[in-house]
Amino acid sequence: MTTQDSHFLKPVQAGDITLANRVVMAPLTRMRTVKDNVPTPLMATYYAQRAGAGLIVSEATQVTPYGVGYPATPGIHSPEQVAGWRQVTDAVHAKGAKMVLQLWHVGRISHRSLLPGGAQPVAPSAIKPEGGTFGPDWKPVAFETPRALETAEIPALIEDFRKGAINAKAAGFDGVEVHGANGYLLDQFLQSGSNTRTDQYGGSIENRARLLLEVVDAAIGVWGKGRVGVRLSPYGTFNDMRDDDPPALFGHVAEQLSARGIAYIHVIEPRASLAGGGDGVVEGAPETAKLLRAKFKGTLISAGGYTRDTALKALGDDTADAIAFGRLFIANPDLPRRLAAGADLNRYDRATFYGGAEKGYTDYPALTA
Ligand code: 8OZ
Repeated sequence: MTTQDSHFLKPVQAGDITLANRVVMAPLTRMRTVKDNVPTPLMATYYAQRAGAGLIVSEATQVTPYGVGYPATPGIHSPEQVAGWRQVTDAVHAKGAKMVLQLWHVGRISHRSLLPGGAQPVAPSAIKPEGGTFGPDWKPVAFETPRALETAEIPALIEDFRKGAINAKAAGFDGVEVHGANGYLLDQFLQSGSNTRTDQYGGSIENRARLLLEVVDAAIGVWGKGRVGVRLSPYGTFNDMRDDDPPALFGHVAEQLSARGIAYIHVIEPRASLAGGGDGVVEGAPETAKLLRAKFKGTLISAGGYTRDTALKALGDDTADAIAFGRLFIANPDLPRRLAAGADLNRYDRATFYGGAEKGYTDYPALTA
């Protein structure tokens, strides 16, 4: 092993969480839960196979049945879901890994067929995003115009996230990651293209960042600052997002999170802004890990289409403290070991990313020798 290769294997601290290495498993929506959004024993197998990661971030997990945007994604609001997740964290901890739960509300990235009683999706403002999702029967459905949340509804929303954080503790996680990225509810509040509110949650950058920060404060109240992370995607265009001044907005958010001393920020590079759909290119966008590194004093995890070489470079020049891998971790359960050794990687099969069972999920081989 060369000195460079050992970058991957150096431990790193993220607040109160000690990562055994710098290879993080990114949150990955796989849509394989059973009835009522309950995690399954197969999910425990899948995550435990990937316990070589310095940190596993769970797939995005709804804090309320009104925050669902796709079929078969997990929740963290019912006792059955907590019990399901407990099997996952027990399996992961038995192999010595650390795992945080990603707290999620999709906001307008939904459809009434996915919500209790056919409720209308909610958002900061009544602005319909382009595109669509899948209904409970997995048939494509177009996004609808969401209902703008009343100011008086916001405390209950924060309470949903707080309960999610409490339930994550009961389920045995090592902390929580607040999903502030990829065009879901908290990102919808952050960015000017989806937030035209005139109350204290809209308008100025301070106002648009308020909900995210109040949710983070609620999570800190449950876990302590050293076990709360936040995921952000400046310049990302997935889910029809845009903002008038990303450096100012996300700079403010990073400074505020830095002042709170949270465990880490997890930043997605805009080159990966099409999420599972492939790599996108956002014209004129800077390297966002560098942009936010200057504003956030704690641990920084960078994600977004990294290869072995680009990850080594980012770790070597201190762009990031750890690198999160998504697609490569889907196909390579023992990814940290393979990266450190410079071993060949299995190729991923995009057709099995979402839905289904073992195929393309728990049947990718690890190295044998
Ligand atoms: C791809 C498909 C469905 C959801 C994200 C939770 O982008 C997701 C997601 C990605 O954060």
